[in-house]
Amino acid sequence: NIKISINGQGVEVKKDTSILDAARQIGVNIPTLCYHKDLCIAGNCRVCVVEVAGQKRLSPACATPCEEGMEILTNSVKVRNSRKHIIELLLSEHNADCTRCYKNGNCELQKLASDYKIMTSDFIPLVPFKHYTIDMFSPSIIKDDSKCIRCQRCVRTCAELQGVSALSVAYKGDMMKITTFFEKAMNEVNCTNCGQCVIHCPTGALTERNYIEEVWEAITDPSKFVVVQTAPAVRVALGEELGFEVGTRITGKMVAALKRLGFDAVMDTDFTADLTIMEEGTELLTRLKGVLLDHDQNVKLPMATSCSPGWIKYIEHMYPEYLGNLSTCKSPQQMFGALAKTYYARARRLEPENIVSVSVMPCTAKKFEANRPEMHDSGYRDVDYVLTTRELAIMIKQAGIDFMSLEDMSYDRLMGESTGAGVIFGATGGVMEAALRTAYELVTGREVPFQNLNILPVRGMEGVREATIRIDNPLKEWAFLDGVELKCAIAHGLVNAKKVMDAVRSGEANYHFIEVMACPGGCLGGGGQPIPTSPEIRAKRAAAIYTEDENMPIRKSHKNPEVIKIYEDFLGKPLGEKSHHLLHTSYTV
Ligand code: HC1
Repeated sequence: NIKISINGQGVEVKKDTSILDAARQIGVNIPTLCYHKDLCIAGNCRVCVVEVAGQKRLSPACATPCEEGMEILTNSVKVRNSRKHIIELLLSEHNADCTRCYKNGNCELQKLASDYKIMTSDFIPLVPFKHYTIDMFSPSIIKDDSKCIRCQRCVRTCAELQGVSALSVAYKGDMMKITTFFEKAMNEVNCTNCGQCVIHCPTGALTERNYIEEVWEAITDPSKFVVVQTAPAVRVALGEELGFEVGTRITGKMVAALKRLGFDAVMDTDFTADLTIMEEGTELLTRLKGVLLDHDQNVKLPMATSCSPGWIKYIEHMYPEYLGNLSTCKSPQQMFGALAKTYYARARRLEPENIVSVSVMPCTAKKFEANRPEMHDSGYRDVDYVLTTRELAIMIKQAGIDFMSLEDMSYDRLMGESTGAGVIFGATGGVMEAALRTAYELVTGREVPFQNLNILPVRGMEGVREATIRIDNPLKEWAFLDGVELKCAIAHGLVNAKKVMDAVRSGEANYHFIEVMACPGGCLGGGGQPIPTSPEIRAKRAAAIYTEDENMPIRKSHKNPEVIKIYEDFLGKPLGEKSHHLLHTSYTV
């Protein structure tokens, strides 16, 4: 440890701690813009400058390590003046039409301008003279260069967390900008629509494409029956936007709010998450049989999960030769959409053309997924509008609903029942855990050999995790699996997916089953979740997901009564003809 002083207060910190972290340890907040806990240090915005005794120049607190005996001032006249100038400079290059900005109220630059009371503009504004572009072609993300402060958080996010690098820096000086390959529109490059750039952008330069007005219109149209589904990870994050502590589970209040907003039926993506397990688990066992028993060369292993649309887009761009390894299951969102306009319509005697299917997702790529040409198996567009967690919070505020005081309500029936296995889809490793809970029991007739069904080896926040489950004494039909060690891998964040796929490609890894979620932490850290999202926040949301699972009366997908009923009344059996038509798909490059 070393000793330093901050604003006259002695502090002991570990060697190499940054001045920023040292100050935070004693409750001194230094403002930042280009800094983000998820990302490497850039030190390019200079908003965090501090004065270090004996040094002429101010130092960026995020990029300067503490040294023994350092005397640091974070709020001297020199520091304050300099910081104000930096904020003024940033504002002179920024389209500060805040009242008409989507990020109004949740913009880090706006907050700094407010905290430091920037009332003057001593610099010549660049904004009116520059030719800025607003890219609105993507179904998921809007990129408005006039709001960009060139902090490069998006560039680092896309490279470091996702290994995609769809965004990069071009030009120099006042012409410098964040752009794509040949300055093409976002929907024409290798962007996966994951929206991680959106949750890491401090201003309104990158935002989700919102469908709030379209959904209001559908709700208000008396000829439409509007069904809504809510993704597993929304229930552990929506509360953050509405005054609750991070990690609060607000499932019942969310359902009540959706009913108050005027949706005609409020149902659960977790139901189709359970259904996905029935289909995907059966598919995995069928593939294992094909390879291990029938030695069929055309059957591909490892099988990879297919519910994260950012991951699908990534594999299409980066590993197209492995498209056949993707499970053919549609994502739970899309299974729900296809069933809403067929099974649900039939049961409720509704005309499918009058159903508007809305989903609330923690994800921006889900907007892209709903827009894919493959997703019309109901005979209509299966999911009409996708709202993010943030958009739902906006609607709840617009409707004047006092969220805190709402009484809990339950999901509507038919596609509203779920299990703990469906809920954990929202955390990295959750799809794998849910699948193992069911597949192991189908094969052996016994529960997975883990205490209280919690398969701890697949949980956690390590970027890549591996687990092996040995199958002993299977039922007769699965005798070929006796003694087989099922090798599983889990990756979250596409940069980690790359590690797994490279190991598969080189032959170094020999997995049977891979789960990939495009976003760090899985969907709970999705690009549509509340801002900010950080490692600590993701950990709290994950803990909430596992508590939700433990509190569910049923925790295995194959025990979901509505799943059992849909097979009896409509689908027949997993991987049957109807399932094949409505619940499965294939992707081409
Ligand atoms: Fe997800 Fe999924 S878990 S992809 O992360 O399989 O978005 O939450 O809804 O579809 O169920 C997201 C979450 C979500 C799907 C499910």
